[in-house]
Amino acid sequence: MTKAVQVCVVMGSKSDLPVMEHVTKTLKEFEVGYEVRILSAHRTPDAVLELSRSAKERGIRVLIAGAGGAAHLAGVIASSTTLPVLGVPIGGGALSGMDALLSTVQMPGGVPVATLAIGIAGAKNAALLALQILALSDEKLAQRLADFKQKQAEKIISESILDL
Ligand code: RP5
Repeated sequence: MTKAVQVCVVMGSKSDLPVMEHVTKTLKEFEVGYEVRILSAHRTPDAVLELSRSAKERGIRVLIAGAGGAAHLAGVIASSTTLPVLGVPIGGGALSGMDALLSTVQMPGGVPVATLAIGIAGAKNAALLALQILALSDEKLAQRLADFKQKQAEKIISESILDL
């Protein structure tokens, strides 16, 4: 059965894929339907707005936007939808992701973007946060997230004593 697409994952460039594929990997693990688009706030602004304006009526419930450098993608998306927007600053480049972090996080009041960590940790957490939002109205998904956290903790505990 085809899963309903609930999460829209957008990135500013193909070069963001090595980080952003951690978003899709996590969503896949939890069997939540998603779509992926490569669109840039600067290079294809009209297409970004079309995507964000149509997202709600297409059944999308959360958007995840990853971009590097002068990262305005998440902010532009947030300007034109009332759906939750999660921003992933992509690292690398001359400023090691600090540029993307500040561009994504420093939104003006009234236009929220929930900004995650720079890079892979941020990508994974964006997916988990999207899942937690969806889980507010999906008991099965909420249970799977609880199981995931439990397993994660058990793994850390089982590896916590070192015999050096
Ligand atoms: C941003 O500029 C993209 O999100 C990417 O992180 C960065 C570089 O893009 P490319 O020049 O690699 O396409 O808009």
